[in-house]
Amino acid sequence: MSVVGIDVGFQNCYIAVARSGGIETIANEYSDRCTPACISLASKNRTIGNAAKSQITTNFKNTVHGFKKFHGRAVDDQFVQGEKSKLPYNLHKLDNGSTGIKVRYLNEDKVFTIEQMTAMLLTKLKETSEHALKKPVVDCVISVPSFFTDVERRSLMDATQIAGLNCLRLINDTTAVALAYGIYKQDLPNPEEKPRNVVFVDIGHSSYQVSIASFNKGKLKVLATAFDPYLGGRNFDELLVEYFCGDFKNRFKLNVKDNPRALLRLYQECEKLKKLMSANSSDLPLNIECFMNDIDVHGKMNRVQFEEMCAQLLMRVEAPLKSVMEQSKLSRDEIYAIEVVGGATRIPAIKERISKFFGKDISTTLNADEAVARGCALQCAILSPAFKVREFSITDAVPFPITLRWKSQTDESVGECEVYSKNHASPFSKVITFHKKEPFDLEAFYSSPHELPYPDSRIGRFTIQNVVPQPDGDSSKVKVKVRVNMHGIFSVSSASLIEKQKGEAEDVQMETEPTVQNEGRPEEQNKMQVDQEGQGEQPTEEEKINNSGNKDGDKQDQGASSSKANTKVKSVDLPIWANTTRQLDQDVLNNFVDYEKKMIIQDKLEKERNDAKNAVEEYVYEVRDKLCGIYERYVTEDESNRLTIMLEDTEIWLYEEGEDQEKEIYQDKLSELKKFGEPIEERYREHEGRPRAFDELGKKI
Ligand code: ATP
Ligand code: K
Ligand code: MG
Repeated sequence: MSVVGIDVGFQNCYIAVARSGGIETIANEYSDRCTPACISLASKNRTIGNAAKSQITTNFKNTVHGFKKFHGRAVDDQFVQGEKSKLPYNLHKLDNGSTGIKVRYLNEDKVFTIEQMTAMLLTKLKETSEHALKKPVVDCVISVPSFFTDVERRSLMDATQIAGLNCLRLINDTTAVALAYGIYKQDLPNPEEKPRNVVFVDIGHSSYQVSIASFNKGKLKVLATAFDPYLGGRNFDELLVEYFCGDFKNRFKLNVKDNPRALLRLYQECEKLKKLMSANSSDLPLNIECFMNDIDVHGKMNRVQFEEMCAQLLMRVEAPLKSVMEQSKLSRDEIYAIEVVGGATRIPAIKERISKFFGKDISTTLNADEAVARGCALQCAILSPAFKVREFSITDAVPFPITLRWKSQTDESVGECEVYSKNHASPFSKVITFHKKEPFDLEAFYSSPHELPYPDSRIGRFTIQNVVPQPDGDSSKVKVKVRVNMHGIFSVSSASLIEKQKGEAEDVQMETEPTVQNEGRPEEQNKMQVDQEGQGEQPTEEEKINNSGNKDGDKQDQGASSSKANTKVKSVDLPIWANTTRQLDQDVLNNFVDYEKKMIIQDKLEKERNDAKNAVEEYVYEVRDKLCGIYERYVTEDESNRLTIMLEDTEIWLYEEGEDQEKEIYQDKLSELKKFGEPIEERYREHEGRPRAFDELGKKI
């Protein structure tokens, strides 16, 4: 079993793995620990990560980045529409209304879903970790913004399936950071002592998240979370770009916005400038050669100017901090430390604001870029039976309250109940008891749409099927188990009908208010959840629910029969029909899984073809060098001339008809050359070998 943690950032992805020495952040084939969240589609293959990033300005229409927050969103969604004008690539409306991305791939127009795009990224990260661990990687833990709603989380889960990963847990970014902070701390308060409260701030490229967690030895509990889902480093880049667009229009008469390539270059340069300004308060230059119409542009900026320009953005730093403090009801002096991570927290003005709010210095003891991935890997290690790691219990918080509404299928009776309040412990299951005579619908939705960073508050509709009255005509007791699972996703996980047995005292409750019962203490619940889900939720929620023989059902069953063993009650599992918002059908998902595999093979073949071509080219250069160097003494003039001509011909061929050939053609070409070259190499080696053999003999004598 693999132990891998993946931070899928809006801009930057990181992977951490557990090895015998502990948790380690790993580097990709460019020796870079950061893999850009970027995919470039082309006529023969796709490139992902660093290689794709270098194509942002050249193959801009087909180089896709900045799509993380399109997960689970309709293309008509206000947020998506707002982003659209900033994207160099095209969006496309899918049949179900979801956001698709339209590119040229393998010389055809092709639309990919967001799940497929993220899956491509995950494929790359999977390969990188497989390379580091030298074994297949399937199990992993992946980070997710704490404000992601069910639809977005399900969409991300679908992406993990397409990439062939088994995501054991989608863990909230700031919770992963809290785990990375707490697990190695030796001096946490004992369980009976007052907990240590720590604020975690993560400001990345696209969003800003805060949480407060309380720590005791061996456990952490998230008390509250808050966010500004639309504030991140990129907003600062945008302001710089805006400024220089105006500046270049005035001074150079350039309409940068009409030229996508120039605009993308300006974005890159502005981001670099922004980073430089974090370390330097003097005037800094921004120079771009041959920017547009063969004009070189130059401009400058300093930190004071920059901060003035960003005043509106900087003002937004406070609100989430305030919110999280209010929710937790803690006073500022009850806060032990403020740990900040995420690239944008390196902006000095942001750090100042945070520090000023709390009236104390902020801590940067965690690695700002890697803490999320490390936390994910630690969570994966905890969940993995194969890996020994300190016991550490994690209780997360429900970010948005969830309400359940029920209605009868035959009559008009309706009712509702908030089953998860804001900051309720998560994961967590509850059993709700209904008294019903016929099947009924449960509708789950987020109770406060105004605070939801998503336009649709519906979570899903769940129909409890096969409900029948008792033989005597009375309502049946129906126990429905709902839960917010390890991924922070709500589901109606099982339902059962309690059959009255002969001799049982009359139960007079009829169609009364349902009762909600918490299942066990959160900690215990947490463990049980780990048990149940540790081996992975491969099937989709829907499939699991419909499959009455599933693990959850079994557990529920056992629970019901054992506790009621003496009261002559029999419980019957009820099938649940789940209809969750904007979820991919299983057969669509299966097609994507197959297509991803095809693309992986295509990339592999293309790589082999390129390698074969490069091998010919390298051989040409190598032998040519050696012919006028070390081979000189071992070839006749005639041979040398013939080979030189062959090499020259091959070189020309490589640029002309040999530019784009099948792998086998290159391999044949190479063997043809080697037929000539190798005998010379042989002679050279023989001669070169001789004196050395002599020397050795000489020594012995
Ligand atoms: P998200 O968390 O929103 O999904 P992400 O995880 O990809 O995004 P990070 O890698 O945490 O984001 O941060 C990237 C952002 O941090 C970029 O906007 C980048 O320009 C910014 N950044 C990185 N270093 C610095 C620096 N020294 N000064 C200012 N900004 C920086
Ligand atoms: K990141
Ligand atoms: Mg991030």
